[in-house]
Amino acid sequence: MRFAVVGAGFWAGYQLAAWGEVPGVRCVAICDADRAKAEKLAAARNVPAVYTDAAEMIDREKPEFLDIIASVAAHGPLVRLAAARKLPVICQKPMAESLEECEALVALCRDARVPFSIHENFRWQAPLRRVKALLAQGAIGTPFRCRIDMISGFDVLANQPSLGREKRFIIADLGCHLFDLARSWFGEAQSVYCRTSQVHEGIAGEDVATAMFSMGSATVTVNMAYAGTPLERECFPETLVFIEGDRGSIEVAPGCVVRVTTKSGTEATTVRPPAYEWANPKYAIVQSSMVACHTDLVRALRGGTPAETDAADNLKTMRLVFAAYDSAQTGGVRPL
Ligand code: 89Y
Repeated sequence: MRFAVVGAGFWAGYQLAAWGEVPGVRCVAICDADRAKAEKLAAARNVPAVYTDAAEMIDREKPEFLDIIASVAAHGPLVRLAAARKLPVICQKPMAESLEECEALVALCRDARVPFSIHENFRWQAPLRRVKALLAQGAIGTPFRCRIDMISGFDVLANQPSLGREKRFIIADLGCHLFDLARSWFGEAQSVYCRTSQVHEGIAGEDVATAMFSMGSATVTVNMAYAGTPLERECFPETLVFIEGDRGSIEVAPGCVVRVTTKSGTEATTVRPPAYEWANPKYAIVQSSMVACHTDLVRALRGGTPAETDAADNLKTMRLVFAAYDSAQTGGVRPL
């Protein structure tokens, strides 16, 4: 399958490398408003053609799908461009800047019968995928509480300075990952209560957020921080987890260690993600999950059942993102 990419920023290089691990797909062109950036990436990833105009790229290269790896403000216009050309489209998270725009894009592609899915990779991280299997097996009985932590002093703004200019920062950037993860484990939410704060000076949005969901039988708390707080155990970009059930507990600890404790004791397993030479060691667990995410997206594009993160599903995650912002703004519990 021949595909084209829009965006040549920090993540595009790794996402293209991850496509290189998926059999049967080939990137034929890259587009970025900054031609030099696109040319540099194309040279590094053996992509034959470079454009600065996405419409021209699509019309000349006639790809079989488009992969949007640009900043969130560009997602809406690019998905609309693909839909208008009946071109199947994959878009990076977060889907769009407002719930109304997310709903409009999903409806547009549905009505145009254009496959639309989201590159949402956290649920594909190896240790987190193991947790999904353990919960499905009933390893700890019925879960009643879960804590998901992504608290880091790592300077994410160094590699992604645009995040510092977003009025909506950590919930839109990281919350969408962790809320999607929680949905993939516990199903849909009934309510959310969220509080945010800003520790860094000179940024536009929140760099700390705590969200508490009621999700079926479970109360799920998601703690996020990119406040630059010195931590004894810095393990960016790992997601740490603790789940309590009526017959046991599951912990995801630093180093990709998954511990399951029941009456008969604790079983600890290190669930290492696949290692790729192209991955940035500081982001390895996230970047390796891109391959599994891509594999599921292509399986769906080849006529399989919808991708786990197809846009209609991801819209439910985005509803949690914007409901969390509403709750933070009103100070109240937001029913869903
Ligand atoms: O942008 C985010 C992502 O998708 O994964 C981690 C990150 O780079 C910073 O939160």
